[in-house]
Amino acid sequence: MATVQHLRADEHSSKIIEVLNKDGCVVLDQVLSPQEIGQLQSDMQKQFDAIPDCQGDFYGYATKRLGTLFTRSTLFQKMAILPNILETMDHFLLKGCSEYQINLTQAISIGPKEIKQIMHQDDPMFPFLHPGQEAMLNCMWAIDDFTEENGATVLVPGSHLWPRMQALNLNYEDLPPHMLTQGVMKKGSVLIYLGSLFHCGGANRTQTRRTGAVISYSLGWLRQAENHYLAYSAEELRTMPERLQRLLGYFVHQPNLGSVNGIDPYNFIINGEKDQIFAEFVPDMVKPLLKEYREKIEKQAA
Ligand SMILES: O=C(O)CCC(=O)C(=O)O
Ligand SMILES: [Fe+2]
Repeated sequence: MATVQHLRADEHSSKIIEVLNKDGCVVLDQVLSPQEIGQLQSDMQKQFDAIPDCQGDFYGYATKRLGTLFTRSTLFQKMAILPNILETMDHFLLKGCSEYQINLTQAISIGPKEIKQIMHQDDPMFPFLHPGQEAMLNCMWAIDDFTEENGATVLVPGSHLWPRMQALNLNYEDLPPHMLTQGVMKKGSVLIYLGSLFHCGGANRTQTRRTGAVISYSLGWLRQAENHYLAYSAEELRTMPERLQRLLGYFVHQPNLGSVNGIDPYNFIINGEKDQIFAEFVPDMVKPLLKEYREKIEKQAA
C-alpha cells in the first residue's frame, strides 16, 4: 500500500527534501495554529459562499475555486514564506533559475457529490521536457480536515520518477489501488508535492465541503499560472512582506529578463523609481569576463 510520509511542522528542510526526492510528496502536520485556521476558515467561507461552482471537466462542476489569495486573507502571505518551505523550494528550483516565483494561489473547495478529478501532473502547463529539473512544486494547505471520504488529494507516490508520457491519459485511471494513497491530513497541515507527481482531487462522498488552498512555486523564467501583476494593485503590494513582493514576480531574472525600461520592477513598483540609467542585469559570475573583454578592446583601440 502506498503512503505519504508525515513530518513535523518545523521539520528541517533537508528531511523534507529527502522525502520529496523519494516519494514526490510529503505532509507537514499542523503548521497553523487553531486560531489561524479559524481565521482562514471564516475569511474563505464568506468568499466561497458568494461564488458559483466551476464549470469544467477538469476543474469540476461541484467545486469552487478562488485565486488572488494574498488579499483574501493576509494569513496566506505568511504561509507563502515559511522558512522550511522556502528552503525546500530553494533546493528544487534554484538549480534551474537565478530566482523563483509564486506560480499560483488557488483555494479549492470540493463540494458534496464531486467526482474524483482525472489523474494528472500539474507541470505540463509548461510544455517543454525538463528531466531531472522540477519546473514547479505545490503546497496544498488543508483549511478543513482532509479525509478519504471528503476528497483528500489522491497521490501516486514515486510517479515523479516515471518516464514522461502524454500527461492526460485515461490509462492512469487504471492504476492498481496499492499504488495510490490520499493526502489525509488535519486542517492547518500542508501537503507538498512536485509538479511532476501524478495526483488529483478526490471524490467528495460527504455532505460537507473540503476546502484547501494551493500555493505553488515555479522557475523564475517561466510564465506564472496566475497573473499576479493584474491581481494586486501597487497599494496592495506595498503592504506585503518584501520576500513575497519579490516572489510575486517583481524581480529581474538574470540575465536581463523582466525589467521595465532598464529598471528592476521591484524598484519601479515598490520604490517608485522611474528615471534611472538603463541598467543591465547579468550574473556576478560573468561580470569579470565582460569587463575583461571591454578592457581588451579598449586597449587595442587606444
Ligand atoms: O483539490 C485537490 O486536491 C487537487 C486539485 C488539483 O490537482 C488540480 O486542480 O490541479
Ligand atoms: Fe493538479
